[in-house]
Amino acid sequence: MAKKQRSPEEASADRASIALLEYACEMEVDTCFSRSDAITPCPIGADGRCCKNCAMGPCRLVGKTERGVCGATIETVAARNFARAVAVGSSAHSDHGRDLAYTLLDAAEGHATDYGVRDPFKLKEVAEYLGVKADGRPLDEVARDVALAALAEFGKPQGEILNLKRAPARRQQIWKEQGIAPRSIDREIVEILHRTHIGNDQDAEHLLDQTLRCALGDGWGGSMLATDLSDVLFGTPAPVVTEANLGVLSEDQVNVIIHGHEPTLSEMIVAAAQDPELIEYAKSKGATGINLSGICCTANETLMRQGVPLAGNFLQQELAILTGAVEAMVVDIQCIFQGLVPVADKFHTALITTSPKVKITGATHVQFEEDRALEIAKDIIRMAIDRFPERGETRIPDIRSNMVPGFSHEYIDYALGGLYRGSLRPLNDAIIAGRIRGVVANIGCNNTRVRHDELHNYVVTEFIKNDVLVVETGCGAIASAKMGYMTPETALELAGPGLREVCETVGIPPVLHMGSCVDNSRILTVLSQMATEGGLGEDISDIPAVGMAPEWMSEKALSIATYCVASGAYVILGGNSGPVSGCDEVLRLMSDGWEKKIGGRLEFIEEGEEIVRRALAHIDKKRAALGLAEYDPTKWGRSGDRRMPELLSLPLEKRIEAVYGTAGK
Ligand code: BF8
Repeated sequence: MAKKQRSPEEASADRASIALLEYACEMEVDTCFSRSDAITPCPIGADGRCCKNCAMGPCRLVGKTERGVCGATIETVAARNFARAVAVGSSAHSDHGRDLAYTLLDAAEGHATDYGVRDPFKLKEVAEYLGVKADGRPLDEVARDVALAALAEFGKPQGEILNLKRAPARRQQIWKEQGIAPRSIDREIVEILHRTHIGNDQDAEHLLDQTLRCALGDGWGGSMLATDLSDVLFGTPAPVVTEANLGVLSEDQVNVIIHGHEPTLSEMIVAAAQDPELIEYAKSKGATGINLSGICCTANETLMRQGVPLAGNFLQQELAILTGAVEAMVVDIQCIFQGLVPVADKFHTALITTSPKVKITGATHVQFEEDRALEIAKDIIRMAIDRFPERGETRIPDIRSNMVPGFSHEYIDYALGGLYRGSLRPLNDAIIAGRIRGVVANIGCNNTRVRHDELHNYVVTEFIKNDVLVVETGCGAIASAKMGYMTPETALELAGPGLREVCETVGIPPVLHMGSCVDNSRILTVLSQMATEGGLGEDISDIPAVGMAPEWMSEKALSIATYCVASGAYVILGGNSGPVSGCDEVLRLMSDGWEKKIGGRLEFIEEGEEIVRRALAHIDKKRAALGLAEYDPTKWGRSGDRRMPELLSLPLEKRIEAVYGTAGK
């Protein structure tokens, strides 16, 4: 029986996407949504019960088949599959970090003159973490030594990853006691590949220990370096005002979309798009200018630092081209659909691959080289401009939302304490008092198997209503941006009374955009600072906080989830069934087992209501364990911007009564 195709409204919760999906149906253009409807996921693979690790298989451990040909049990198979997925995710984030180290090295040695150190303060801070002397030395020398020290983290023969010492002391002790402190980034990934070869590690718990260690090498190693070095090269983010959703595309300008993950080329494209000569060239072709926007985490990188608008998240990449208004989609690495090629072929859009690591059959490859960065970026913009006269009918949905991104941990410190006394103390105090019930980090992807954006939107709405501060990265952050949740005004409308008071006082939205997926390392830093600030225990596992990726789909998301758990967090992966659902013992090891061993736990929960219920229960449990007051929203909401007009409209006597209660009479 043919599978039923979902209606656009069933497939997506995003209005701009629904409009374009209707057009895709009319035009009979295939998208990830229609392909997803046509393909039933293999239930055996989905649950982690299929072993493909040798040519005696694949062995499907279903029904009466309890062991694979080699004798591997379901516990071994599920744990090995999970370990391999985490190794791949970790390698993707970390290789991205490595490339940034090479860019910094090239810049410092004068081989990549379009780049330089844009944040010398961050360079000094990173130098300290990596044991590089900074004081009294020329900037380029420090930058070179920082780049070399960063590169050494990937394959050094002895010691441990240096950034581990940025974690709370108690957490470092747990890693030592459990033997899961990563030694070098690449080594832990390679060791997973080795251990999961046929005939090696065949004990689920032992495999999962190495998975924790490998993931920590991502979070505190590769990803943290990617964030740090991006800040050094391109600037540490601070709030900017911009917009999100496909309505940011322009009817009369050349539209260039940057998509993927690395800021290296996209930062040059931002510069090239402002080149007066190229703007004139665009005008000579009938456009009024050049309009840049982004998809996925390249978008998040340039959004955070340059305010480049967001065209959309992961599942909107094909839909952006369907607007007919995109002259070029420029992609680098990760999360790029091969399905873009046939969609772009139906329009005038140039699909341009740029990374030496990524070619896509049918796309135009313009290889990016750091030593000619701006020149290549200009060539790409020129290619886009040349497509403008070929543009046909357009259908840009008139849908976009205002947003304020740019919440690096440095800026959060500054917002809460000012330049000379930057500190997370006010955040800790707000949690201790109960104005803020706790913190949720909502991160990760979209997944065609669940309604696009729906779970992100649902959980975020519920959390801010319940006075939970939400921090976000990746495609989850883009979902919230499109909902308009990332403006301070939203706090007035949606946040609970305590959270609203805090947001109004500090002037921040209740949902903070903290960057791309490698920038989950910023969240690790905030959690570490909260733990060491005092009043919320002594470890990340003590903080009333939860991490989640309700619409996750990528192996990177599994690595992030695992390093957050290894750092002490309770993490919920939502949406579809978990990658180890076929094995109760592995599910137990990741939840109760990991909680006992390292203080964090991983759970797979499908329904949004249950995700929210368990997250709030965890936050309240942690509050109780810290001896904090029980969460009580009725205590708050007597101050703030919304309250003022209300109070001012009352006669004096009623106003006094409203502020002081009847005792004021
Ligand atoms: O790294 S959230 S879909 S774009 S994997 Fe990909 Fe997932 Fe989006 Fe950013 Ni992260």
